[in-house]
Amino acid sequence: MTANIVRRYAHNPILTKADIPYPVETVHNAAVVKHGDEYIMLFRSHLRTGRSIIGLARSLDGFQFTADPEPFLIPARDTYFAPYEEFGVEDPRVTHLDGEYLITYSAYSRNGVRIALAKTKDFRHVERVSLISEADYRNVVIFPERFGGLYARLDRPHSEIAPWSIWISFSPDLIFWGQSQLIMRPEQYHWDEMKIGPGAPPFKTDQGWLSIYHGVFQTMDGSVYRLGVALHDLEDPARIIGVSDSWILQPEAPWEITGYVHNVVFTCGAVPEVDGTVKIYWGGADTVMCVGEANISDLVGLCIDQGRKPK
Ligand code: BMA
Repeated sequence: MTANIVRRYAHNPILTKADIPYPVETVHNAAVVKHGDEYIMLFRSHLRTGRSIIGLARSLDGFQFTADPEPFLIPARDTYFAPYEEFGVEDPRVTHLDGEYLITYSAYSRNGVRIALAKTKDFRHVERVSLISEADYRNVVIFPERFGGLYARLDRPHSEIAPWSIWISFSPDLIFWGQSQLIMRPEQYHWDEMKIGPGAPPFKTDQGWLSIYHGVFQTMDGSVYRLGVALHDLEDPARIIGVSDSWILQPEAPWEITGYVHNVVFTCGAVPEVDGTVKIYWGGADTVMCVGEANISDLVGLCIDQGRKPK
């Protein structure tokens, strides 16, 4: 059974616009990683222009966060990045690799939505590295290890022929990406039939890389965003071992059902802990941040024991 596979924290939402010391309208779709003794959250906020920036909050326990006095990343004004960030920076993901934190985010502009890469070592100074996709990409998550010397990422290009599917690509230097393959499609007449996209950067388990992704179902009342899990081979992340047939989280709390965009749970980050649990962070209704915990073995079990039939 998948009931309550994710245990919601009793004091959700954990971060809202009331907690931010500068004016924002939302706090959502945040990356979270451990850095030394701290949990660092990079969250997306809408401004009153409707455009987004990225803020930072810190926590010692992963539940109670305090926002820094200033935003962490705002749209670039005068570099190669500026024409592509004009409408905002959105939905960050963070991966720790070789002593650095790699930050991928959506760069939104009149030229479309594409992916940018930035780096930090200390979450105080951040450096933009490159734009790493063309337009109509979102949701890039980088694996925390290399494979045969290459970096690997999951991402979500979109086209009419292969709508909103999950792909994998590889890179020798984080800038030039290739060897792309489509590895997961929306599943017809399932909870994720309209769109799927990578959520949290995958983390390692004994049985494979666990990827928490989002899936979208279209209803007469608009779209519903839910979360699901897939397990990728440890040596060859392009090979999917199993995809849970059921979702692990759907909008149920009042702040997930109602908000800036209703019926949305959307993850950009999860923190595996040494006790075998994982903290999963999600934006509720594109408005507030929430957290819940799951047993990693339950999530892996769903992929293996309740996986979809291979096609
Ligand atoms: C997606 C992205 C996410 C957002 C979701 C629900 O397309 O824009 O940032 O959380 O829609 O509105």
